Order: sequence, then structure tokens, then C-alpha cells
Amino acid sequence: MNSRQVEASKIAQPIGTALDRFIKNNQDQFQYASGELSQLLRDIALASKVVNREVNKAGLIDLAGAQGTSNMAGDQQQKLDVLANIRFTRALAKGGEACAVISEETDARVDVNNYGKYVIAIDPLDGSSNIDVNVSIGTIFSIYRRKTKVGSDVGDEDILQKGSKQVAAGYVLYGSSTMLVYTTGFGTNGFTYDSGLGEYFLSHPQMKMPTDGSIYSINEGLAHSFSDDIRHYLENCKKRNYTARYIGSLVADFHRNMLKGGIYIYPATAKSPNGKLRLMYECNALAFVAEQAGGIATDGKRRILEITPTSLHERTPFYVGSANMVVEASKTQ
Ligand code: FDP
Repeated sequence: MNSRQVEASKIAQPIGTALDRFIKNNQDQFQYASGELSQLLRDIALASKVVNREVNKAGLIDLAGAQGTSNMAGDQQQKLDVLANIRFTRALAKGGEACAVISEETDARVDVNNYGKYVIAIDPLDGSSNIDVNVSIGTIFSIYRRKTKVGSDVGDEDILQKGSKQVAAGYVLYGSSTMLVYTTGFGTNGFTYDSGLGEYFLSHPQMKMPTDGSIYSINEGLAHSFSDDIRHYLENCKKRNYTARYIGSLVADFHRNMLKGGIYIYPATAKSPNGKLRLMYECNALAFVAEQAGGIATDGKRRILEITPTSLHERTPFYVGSANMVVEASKTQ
């Protein structure tokens, strides 16, 4: 049998490209030492598999429900929030490439290894109010290259970097299937988890977000405290018979709009004048992924990736999705 026949076999069909192989095949694109990014992505993928297992078992082994604590942003922490935070931080600390991890679930940054070259910002379990009701949730991550010298203490300048400085970013969606979607700045690729093999396989190469769409995702229950401009935009969506879809899990809403075309908006509200979502843990990563797939992300005025953060847990209004929709919605501001 020659290699062409092996590849074309109908008896043992190819299983596709595993994440590890994809990372290895594409690591030349990465401008820094290739093995480091591969290791980081591998660490994140491994932790996500463990979290996936625990998310799937949550109803069975007392992992559902509130932990009884709040995070820095004032949100009620769920047990799985805390667990996922430990899983990801531990995996990144053990991998050796990260110098610091900042997490939505941790008040201050966690310095893990002064010899690491990368800073990771992570929302370990986003949409966690959906855990107890078996609705999709996600993990969101950003990877930055540190600015200070390797070996020195990590400084604020390493952490508070603009989103445009991300070297990689992505999310894991724990949904009807589990997917890992990420970019290193050369397009956005999606991988679906095969639980039998314990591997992610390339299922959505070079994802493209439709330039236009007809789905809008926003918590319209808060409409009384939206600006007139946002209310006007929503009226236009209705006049055009657009479809309203709001899961209330950012990753799931974002992912659907990525595939089908749509906009997700979490605007400023009376309760949250700067919006609810966190710039460093949620918006930057999804903005990078969206842009690499042809989408746009703004805070209503500015490109998300150009905002210089001033604090770890900073919030921002967030408009993300199909380019034409985000331009129209942002123009109304
Ligand atoms: P959650 O509070 O459940 O973690 O970022 C947090 C987030 O969920 C997003 O995933 C979600 O889109 C949004 O908040 C939902 O907020 P509202 O309940 O205010 O709509």
C-alpha cells in the first residue's frame, strides 16, 4: 500500500488534524520561539479537557451551585468557577511558559514563574450563572508577551497591555459539543473535542464571520436603561424582522453569531455605566478572534483592541460580531 492509498482508505477513514499537529504544522507563523506558544496552547487545551469533564459531571457530584464567595467584579462565584480557575492556573504554572496569570476569579495577578515569557488573562468559566441549568458555558483566554526582562519580577506594564498586543487568544465552548477556537493572528481556527480519543480535531478551518447578519443578542430586559441610540438600533432590528437570540453566555452567543452572522451587544446600562463585561478577560480575546475572522469589536466608539487598560478588572461596553452590524450599531453612539 502506498501513502496515497493509505490516505484514501475507505475502511479506516482519516480522523482529521489533531490540535497538537495543527499547532506544530503552523508554528513557523509565530514570530517568537515556536515551542513556547505550542506549550501554552497545549496547557490550555489540557486544562479545558479536565474542566469539560467536570462540567459534564457537575449535576452528579456536587459541583453545581454557588461557592458562597464573590469575585473582584462582585459576581457570585459558582463552585465550578473556582474549580476551573484552579485547573487553568495550575496547568499554566506547571507548563513553565507563563510568568503571570490574571483571572476574572482572582483579585490580584498570580505570579507563577519569573522566567516565563508570557502573561495569560483568563475567564476560566464564563456564563457561569448558566451552570446549574445545563446551558452552554465557556472559557476565554488571551496570551501576551511580557515587556520586562525575563528573570525579573513581573510589572504592571507586562499586565496592562492593549488587546492589540495579544499574541494569541481564544475560547473553549462547553456546548452540545466542546470546541476550542483560537487565533495567533493568522486567521481563526476551530477544533471540536472528540471525548473518545481525548483530542481536539480541526473542524472549522479559517473561520469567516459573515459580513452581515440578522441575529441580535442583547439582554433586552434592561432596555429601559439603554441609551436612546441603542433602543433605536434595536427598533431597526425589529423593523427588519431580525431574530433575537440571547443565551446569556457570552461565548455561546458569540460563537453562534460567528457561524451564522449577528451582533452581540452589552452596552452601558444604568446599573453598569461602563458595561458589564471585562476588557481583559472577555472582550480583548473575543475581539481578536472576531477580527481574525472578518468581524469587528468596539466599545460603541473605539476599537476594543486599542483600549489601554488601567486596571485588571476594568469593564467596557462591548459590541461584537458581523462587521456591517457592528458598524451600524456603533455609529448610533
Ligand atoms: P455570567 O454573569 O453568567 O458569567 O460575563 C458574564 C456574563 O455571564 C456573560 O457570559 C453573559 O453574556 C452576560 O454576563 C450576561 O449578563 P446579563 O445576565 O446581565 O444579561
